[in-house]
Amino acid sequence: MAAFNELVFSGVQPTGNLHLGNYLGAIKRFVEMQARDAQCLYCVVDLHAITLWQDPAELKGQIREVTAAFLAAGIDPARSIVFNQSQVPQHAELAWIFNCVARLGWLNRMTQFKDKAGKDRENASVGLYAYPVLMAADILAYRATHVPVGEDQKQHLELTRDIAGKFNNDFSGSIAAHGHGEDFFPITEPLIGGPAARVMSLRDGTKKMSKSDPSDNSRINLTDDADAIAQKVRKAKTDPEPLPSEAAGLSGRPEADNLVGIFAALKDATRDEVLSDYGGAQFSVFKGALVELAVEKLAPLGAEMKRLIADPAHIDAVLADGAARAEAIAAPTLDAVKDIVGFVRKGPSLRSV
Ligand code: AQP
Repeated sequence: MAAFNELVFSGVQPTGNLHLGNYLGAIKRFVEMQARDAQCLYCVVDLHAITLWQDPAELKGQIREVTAAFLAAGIDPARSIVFNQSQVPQHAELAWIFNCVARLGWLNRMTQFKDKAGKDRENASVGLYAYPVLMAADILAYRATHVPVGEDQKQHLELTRDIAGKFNNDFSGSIAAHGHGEDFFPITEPLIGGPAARVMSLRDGTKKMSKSDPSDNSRINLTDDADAIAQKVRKAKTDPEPLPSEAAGLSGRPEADNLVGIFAALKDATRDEVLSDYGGAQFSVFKGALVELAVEKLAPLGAEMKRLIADPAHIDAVLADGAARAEAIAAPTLDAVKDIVGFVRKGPSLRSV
């Protein structure tokens, strides 16, 4: 593997209904990371998906759909490593070791578990509860230095940093005895930002745009055609005031803030730049411009996704190649972790870490 300054890891769950929030908050930024001096790994996190029940007849298709979105958006599978999590056993293996490092009190504070488990917490899967520990393993199996994600993942990344720190501290003697530097695991840098770090529902500006929202009108799906995009933007909730002339005027106006943020992210601009063009405009005018921009950017993406999905053998070959390259990085990390923890294992490390 060529030596890079940074190692970038991120993932998307194959849980269906991939939407504009996943694209602007994550996938579009994954593409941008390829311009850095970084080895990028982009993972379809199928082990995470089954923390909530997935229909086995649909899961394979959902895994291929996320892969297709990665490729259609511009992730180059020769430059970046594109794979699905369940093909690389080191994720689950490291997650178990981290289950023994993370503390119950830390997991009890995770708000996403509370949101997803809802009132019937006793009936949630153990996997849903342990989800952030698996996420830490996803990242640290590659000793990733940077993780681009949407704002909703901030708390999970803080937990990843806590787990790395506690492992480095708990095993400091053994880490040194095995000839590794003080910080065996890096304290990963979350990359959260831009105008669309948190895209909100088109029906309610106080709720995150999400795959599981029962209303399809709440989100723009990446496979929506031009008519569907236009209809959803035109129906999007707004308030009666015209747009302000600066971003500060969006405060207390969640729906206006969301639509301007989406426009800015699609245009690679800031909210202030958008408002310098549309300040004082009525929503009818602004929505017309947003439809035009969204269709221009998203329709080719959706069409390319459909073309790729029609060739599952190609997608499966990309995933198999990515999994082999990912495992070549993760396996020596796991060998080193087993030595540090004190396990007896077969054979010497494949490579030195
Ligand atoms: N609304 C959003 N705005 C910005 N970024 C978002 N992401 C998700 N929703 C938004 C980011 O997309 C990446 C992949 O997300 P995920 O598939 O792993 O899971 P999620 O956050 O649980 O996605 P959803 O769509 O919200 O699904 P449900 O409905 O199941 O909760 C992540 O980087 C995430 O931050």
